[in-house]
Amino acid sequence: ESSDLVEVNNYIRSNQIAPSAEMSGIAEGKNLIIVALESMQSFPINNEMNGQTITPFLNELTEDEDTIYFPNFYHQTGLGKTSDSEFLLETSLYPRSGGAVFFTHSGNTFNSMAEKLGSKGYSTSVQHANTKSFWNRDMMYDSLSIDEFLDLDSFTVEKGQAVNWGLKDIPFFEQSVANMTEMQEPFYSRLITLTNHYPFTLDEEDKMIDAFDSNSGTLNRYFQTVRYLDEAVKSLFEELKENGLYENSVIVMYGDHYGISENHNEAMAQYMGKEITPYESAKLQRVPFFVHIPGSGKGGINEEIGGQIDMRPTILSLMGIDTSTDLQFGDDLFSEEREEFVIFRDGRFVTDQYVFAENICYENGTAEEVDKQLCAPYIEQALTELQYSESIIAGDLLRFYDKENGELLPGD
Ligand code: GP9
Ligand code: MN
Repeated sequence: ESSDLVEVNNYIRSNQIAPSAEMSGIAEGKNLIIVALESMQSFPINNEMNGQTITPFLNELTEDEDTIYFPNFYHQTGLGKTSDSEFLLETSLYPRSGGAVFFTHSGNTFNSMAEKLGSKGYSTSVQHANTKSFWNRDMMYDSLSIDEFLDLDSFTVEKGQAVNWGLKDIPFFEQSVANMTEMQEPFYSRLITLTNHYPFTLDEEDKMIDAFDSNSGTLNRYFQTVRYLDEAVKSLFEELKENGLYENSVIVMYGDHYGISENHNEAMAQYMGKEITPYESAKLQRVPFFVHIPGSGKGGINEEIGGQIDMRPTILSLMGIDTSTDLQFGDDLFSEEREEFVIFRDGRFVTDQYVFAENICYENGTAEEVDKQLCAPYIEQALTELQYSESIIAGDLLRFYDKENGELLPGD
């Protein structure tokens, strides 16, 4: 079994690139706040719906001097939805094709981002106003070395503060920041939002824009809950400032997975003003990725094509933490050496030249169908990489890896 790891390790080492020298360590020692934006796709950002702005605050951030925004960033989740995005973030491994890894392999050995930060003296926590056993989080967080899980029991839900799945995001952020003021610094605290979740219902007073007018109630309401989520993020920034936590913290935000499935293609076509082909469908898997570093002046729109698997190496590099001997499949998105290539959990992929979806090879940009041979080398690499990641999980191979020294341990 440990011999499988030799092959995986060789693959990872031969594809490895150096992180960006310019960005490496620029957030060293700061608190790290990571926000999972529930069901948030990229298409509402810098866009309108019937003349109404959908995400005014996030739009502002895309032009902010301290914020890097990645518009060509993709989710890579499977059936495990939110939990898969957490897995990608913490481990830079691919989730499983068959079922949520949070359920199937919560007892495995991992080398999570939380563990890395913990070893540098960070206190680590996740805050999420849902019952702790949802997605088996309570078990999995132990394996991911997360010190503290502030679940529903740690939050107060006053009358009128709950909608849809539970506590609304604005009071959630308010209480989350209050919790942060009690944390030992530097801290890594991860916040998982909930209001912008299917079926996207809101109380009347929280509707800040009109619904859309398609045949899909789901899509129609989605714009309103996205608008609410935007307002909640704005309130998070204000709370952090009011509590003196803003200046010394890095704020990373990412969309966890799609909110609008392919069942709503007709309505999406009406909104987009074009047919939703397999090419467009793949492009709709883009989710926002924001890196906000107060006072850095590093802001701008970064067009790099990447995905959630790249979050761990990108963030740890910013925090000045070396990952060169770690077993991870992602890269630092700021690295100049990086090849633009993102592999979806279902085998679709996007490169700077091609989009591969439903067995069709498209040219990226023109959306024209091209000879499948052009996609062939990437098809092969995508399958290999997904398989290697799967073998790490299925064989619990990280138990044969010495994370301190980056060496393979003699197996059984
Ligand atoms: C549940 C929340 C939503 O706690 O994270 O999960 P999802 O259904 O999006 O995977
Ligand atoms: Mn989710």
